[in-house]
Amino acid sequence: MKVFILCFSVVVFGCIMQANASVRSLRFEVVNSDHTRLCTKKPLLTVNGRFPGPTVYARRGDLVTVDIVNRSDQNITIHWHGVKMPRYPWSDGTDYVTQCPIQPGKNFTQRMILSDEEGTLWWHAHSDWSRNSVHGAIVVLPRARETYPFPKPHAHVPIIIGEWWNSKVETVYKEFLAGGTDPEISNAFLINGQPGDFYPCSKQDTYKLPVEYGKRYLIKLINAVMDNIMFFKIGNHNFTVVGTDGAYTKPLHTDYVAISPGQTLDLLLEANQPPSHYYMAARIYASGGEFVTIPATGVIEYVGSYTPPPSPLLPSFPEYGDSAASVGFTDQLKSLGDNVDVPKEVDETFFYTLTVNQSPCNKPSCLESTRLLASVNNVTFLLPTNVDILTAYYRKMSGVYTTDFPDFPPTSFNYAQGTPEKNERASGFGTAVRMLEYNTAVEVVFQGTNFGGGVEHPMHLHGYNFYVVGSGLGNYNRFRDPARYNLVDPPLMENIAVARNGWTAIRFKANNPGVWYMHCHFERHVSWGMEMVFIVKDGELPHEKMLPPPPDMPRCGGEASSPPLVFGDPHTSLRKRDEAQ
Ligand SMILES: [Cu+2]
Repeated sequence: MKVFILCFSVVVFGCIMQANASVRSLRFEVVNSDHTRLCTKKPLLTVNGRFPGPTVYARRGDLVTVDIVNRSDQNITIHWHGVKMPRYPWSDGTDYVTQCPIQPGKNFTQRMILSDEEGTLWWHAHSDWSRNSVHGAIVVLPRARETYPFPKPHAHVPIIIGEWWNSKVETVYKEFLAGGTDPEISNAFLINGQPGDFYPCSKQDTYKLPVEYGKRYLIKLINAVMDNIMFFKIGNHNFTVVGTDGAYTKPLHTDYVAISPGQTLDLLLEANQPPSHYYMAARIYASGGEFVTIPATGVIEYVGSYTPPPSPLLPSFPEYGDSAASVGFTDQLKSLGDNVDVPKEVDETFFYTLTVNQSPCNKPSCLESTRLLASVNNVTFLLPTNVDILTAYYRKMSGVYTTDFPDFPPTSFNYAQGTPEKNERASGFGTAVRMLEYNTAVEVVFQGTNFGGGVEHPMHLHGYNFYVVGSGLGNYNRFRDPARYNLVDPPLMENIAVARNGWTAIRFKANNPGVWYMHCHFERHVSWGMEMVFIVKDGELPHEKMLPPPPDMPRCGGEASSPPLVFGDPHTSLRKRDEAQ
């Protein structure tokens, strides 16, 4: 059977599959099921009724086929976060970018095509704000008979930091879109679906991890929170970071991590402390605004006979606004090897400003006279509503998107410190993409702007991982900063938090043809339009070309359950907001 399946996959995917890879099949039923946290019961959109959803286990290079069956009352898409899907964007699962949503009652078989990813990734919904409850871990093991670049762990332990609203998230999302301000904050953070001992009505369900003294555990940490970077610590234990975003790193010994939404970390934990109970805890990092201060906790319980303390020790955390602790951790991540294959020279350099904009808000539902929007290079991205960009590109349909996404912001100013005049804070609208020739060596410099005081932006690119070659606070200096790039062992990531009013430079080789979304992984920012799309053209050779779509691609039709943010005609690119009103 295995041989047959492998032959089938080779026919479909050409030389993508490794010779010793295997094919796994899963079924995801998207259903509403009742869940109770904080003494509040509500229906939650889930996969297979589970929250968090099931963990997908695979080996490096495997193909995993997943039958998605939508038995809910909402449209849905499922994205394999960090899986590059070589030549096959059709299963990337991004609504209105690579596919129309799977409508209630419909099915879609997606192919999660692993290549060189190894470590921790995750899957999540990529439509509306469903990813709040529709998510789970992807654990990518080494190939059979291959080893880890660190001592073999006794067990893998997915730890997902999540978030709970007592209200239905669909309602929070709709009110957020209508009101034009920040969303209602959530009621709790979660560890593996549970708030933990410091929240009301939660102690009886706190997540517990039994460990044996002397053994080592590989914690697969995932930040599935919607809008916040989180600190994570374990009482009395240090640990070793050995990977991030599905790639191994140089070992980094630490007693805390900062992890941004979308990011994953592999942490090697030695159970080497006196047998007892210890908290693992996740607490927010926030540079401003309103937020939940209570940490989510789980308990590490050593097995054996001893008298545990009345209450486990809670680790002390950096201050909520300690940006040095947040940035300082991320800056220490390095690729495992030296002399990595980062492009030493680049063919294209883009400079992308990341801005939270303000625009007049005249609708009765607006909570204030201005509403918040967001942009990259002052373009607030509008998703198409009746076809996805990938289909439009593949079928050469006109009028769906434009190809004039700007390489630089329309005006240069003091990005990191400037306080623009009120009438300069509005953005333009567009469904604009940047076309890339196959194999282009690309550098993107993200520049945070100080509009509204500035905030971090965890930027995520689909279809690729990239090397983070440089970062800093303040304005990027194109004469001075490249000289300080790390081109020896920069970390390979697909999700990087750009510091508040700072900059980050990434490099990648555009060798995966297709249509690939790039967006901020703060959910409120992507809903406000902080995103863009790269279309990477086919190369000359057969194995450099995008594969054809499967026959069961979902079709658009009918209204989305929550239509994307639409203010004007998205087909007319880059108009000023005032003209779109
Ligand atoms: Cu952002």
